[in-house]
Amino acid sequence: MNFMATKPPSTPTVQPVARPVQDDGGSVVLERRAQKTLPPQMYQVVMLNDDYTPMEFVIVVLQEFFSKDREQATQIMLKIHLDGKGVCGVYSRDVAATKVDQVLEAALKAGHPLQCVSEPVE
Ligand code: TYC
Repeated sequence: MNFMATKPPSTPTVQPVARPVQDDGGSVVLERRAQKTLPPQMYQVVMLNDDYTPMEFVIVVLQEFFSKDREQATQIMLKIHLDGKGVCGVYSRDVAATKVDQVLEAALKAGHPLQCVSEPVE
């Protein structure tokens, strides 16, 4: 069981710089390759539906922590309500983890069971 709100990425983000190959003389040499920096793994914050958190609270959370306007926040809240979950935004790993913490803290403080997690974008 994984109790972390942020899942680790499923694939490594480091590429090998060189690989061993056999040259014509039979020696093993390292073939030089330019080091490529991959773009950072991004994380989506996914909010989950429940039967108790008021719709208005979810809308305010989406406006406050995910910079949505009221119309966008309402659409996302309704999608979560109907589908069971929905993406609130996509961020770097640390920012996504902070958003999850902010939502969980606000929900706890208000006495609502609202849950959200961050997960690597495939
Ligand atoms: N289903 C909740 C209700 O009917 C509303 C809700 C929407 C709760 C989205 C959580 O992430 C959520 N009051």
